[in-house]
Formats: sequence, C-alpha cells, structure tokens
Amino acid sequence: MARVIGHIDLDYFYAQVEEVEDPSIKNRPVVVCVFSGRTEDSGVVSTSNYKARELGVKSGLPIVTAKKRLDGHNPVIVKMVHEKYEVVSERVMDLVSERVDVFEKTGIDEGFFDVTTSSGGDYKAAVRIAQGVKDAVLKNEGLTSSVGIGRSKVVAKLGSDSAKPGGLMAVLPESTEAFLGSLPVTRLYGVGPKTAAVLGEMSVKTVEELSRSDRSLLESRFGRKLASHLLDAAVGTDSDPVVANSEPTQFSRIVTLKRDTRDVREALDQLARGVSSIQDKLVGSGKSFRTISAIGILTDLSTRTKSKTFETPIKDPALIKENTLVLLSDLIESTDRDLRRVGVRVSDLSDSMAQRSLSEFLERGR
Ligand code: DGT
Ligand code: CA
Repeated sequence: MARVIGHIDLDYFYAQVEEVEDPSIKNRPVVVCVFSGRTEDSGVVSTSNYKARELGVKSGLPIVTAKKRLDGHNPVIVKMVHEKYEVVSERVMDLVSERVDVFEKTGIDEGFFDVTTSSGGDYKAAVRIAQGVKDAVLKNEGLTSSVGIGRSKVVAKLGSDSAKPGGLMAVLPESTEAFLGSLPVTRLYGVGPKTAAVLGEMSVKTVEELSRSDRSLLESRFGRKLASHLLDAAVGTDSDPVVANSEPTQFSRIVTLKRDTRDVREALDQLARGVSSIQDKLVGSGKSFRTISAIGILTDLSTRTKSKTFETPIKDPALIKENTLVLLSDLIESTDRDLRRVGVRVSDLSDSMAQRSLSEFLERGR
C-alpha cells in the first residue's frame, strides 16, 4: 500500500504557550526573548506571535531592535522559560502519538507521523485522523497547529508549511507533482542554504527544474546519496521512513490549579490525575526511575523545582505519590508566593529488571 505520511507543527509555539497561560495578552504583540544578561536588553527574540511578526519582529532579531519596532504597540515581552515549553511539548507529543500509527518527534513543536495502516491508504480517512489530532491538541492544550499530509516526508512537511497557521492540507498523490513543481528548491525539507547555493549555481531554482536535472551531474556535485534524495524529493517519492523515537527519558505532567494556593493537599488533589497517568506510563513502559521532581509555577510565573534522586532505580509506582507530597511541601516552604500550576516529573529512566511490577501494581490497586 502507498504510504500516507503527516507532519504536524505547532503555531508560534513558545509565544502561543504564553497566550494560553495568560489569554488577556492574545490581542497584543507577544515576544518571547532569550536575555543574555550582558546588558538589560542584550539578547535575541526566540519567537513571537503573528501580531508581532506583522510588525517585523521574528526569531533571531535583537531584543533592542524588536522593542523599537514595537514601540507604541503595547507589546508583551516575556522571558523564555525552556522548562515550561518542554513540559507542554511532551504532553502534545503524547496526544499525537496516541492517535497515529508511528510518530517521530523532530523538534520541540513538530514531528512526522505515519497513518498508512489506520487510514487504509485513504486520504479522506487520513484527513479525519489528522483533524482528530489537531482537535485533541486544541482541546487539551489550547494550542493551534498546522498539519500536512502526503505520500512522503518532504510532501507532508510542505503541506504543513502551506497550511500555516492553523490549517490542514492534504496533498493527494495525483496532485503531488503539480503541487511541488512550482515551489523554489529552498522549500524542500533537507535542502539547506549550502545545497540551495550549489543548485543555484547549476541554475536549478524550482523543484520542477530539479526533477528534470541530470542525475550524473547532481551526483558529481552532491554524491550519490544526496543526489538520489533530491531527485526523489522533487517528485515526492522520497522513501525515508517515519521512525518512532527512541526510549523516553522522562515522564511529566503539569496542571493549572483552580485557584492559586499554598495548601499542599489542595494542590496534590488536583495533580492526582497527572500522578496516576505517570504511574500508568511507568508501568506500561516497564521502566524504573531514579529521580522524581515536584515542579511549581508561582504567581509571578517563575518556576521552582524540588527533586530527589534515589540510590537505586525505583519501579514501585506508589512511591511517586508519597514523594510528590514531600517534595511539594518543601517547594511551598521555600517560597512566600502561592502556586499557580503544579507538576510532577520522573526522570533518569531505565529498564526495569522485571516486568512483574504491572501485575503487582494492578493487584494492589490505587
Ligand atoms: P511557526 O511554526 O512559524 O508558527 O512559529 P514557531 O515559533 O513555532 O517557530 P518554529 O516552529 O520554527 O520553532 C519552534 C520554537 O523553537 C519556537 O516557538 C521558539 C523556538 N525557536 C525557533 N527559532 C528560534 C531561534 O532562532 N532562537 C531561539 N532561541 N529559539 C527559537
Ligand atoms: Ca512551529
């Protein structure tokens, strides 16, 4: 059966996470910045929402320039807190993985998926699955995403690029060559600035021109492997498979509390579902953990973590709840502020010596 491949990419990811956290900023330009600390405004823009982009503020721009461009536009300038986006990313990737045959994460906010089997090779079915993925990410995390579907990774990626922001584009097999042909080669996944420059020297500017290029000429410039990939990519027959990511290195969950609090029981009650889903994941994967952390996001939006590392790997899921209680109490004591969000993470994962834990866990109940 011909393959059906998808690509999902979250829209203006870090800035969108900030909007979800504080919806009141949605109509203003939002800029997430990496401050280098050299002077007050040294550093660059990590990303920005579309309002800020319309005003010329994009990834990589110096913060000083960004502030000048946004002067008078009531901008929201936020500090990048990587941990916050990682936790959201992990949950989104789980939502996607659960709904497709194979998922390969390729970045903090993007990845390829294969739905050949579940769609039975039918694009209408594939679109329904992809729409289900988008809906789940929106419903559970409040995040919009762009998705492309096609017969290869290159086509799927171009589809999600074209669908941005917020759309879903299926490039049918019979329309693939027409869709690809007019695009510049620089849009092809895997064609970086160096490759594009060499192609430019050869007067190959569009994908259509690439598809008509002489194989031996391409081989002489790029070697056999890359030449072959380029020729395949140009007609959307690149065969690179979607490969499931290697083993997870951590499991985490974070929840927003119904109201800000310093009461550990109140916080833990609301984290209970998160804790049990980590317990399930641990048992399901047959993994043990060595480190457990309680994560708190405080009312000033700063992040605080308290961790404990055990001497030997732990496979008993019941220990997660007990330790979260202790760590969360420590965390609350270490600050005067209330908690706005709380989370738990188990890390330093390793394979359990025995899979016995599953039946032990189920017999004991929760
Ligand atoms: P999009 O996909 O065009 O709607 O916008 P983003 O912001 O999702 O951009 P993307 O997918 O290229 O990158 C995902 C995240 O990675 C982005 O939200 C922030 C981070 N990022 C991207 N480019 C840069 C950069 O040049 N510097 C830093 N520090 N972070 C970046
Ligand atoms: Ca993105």
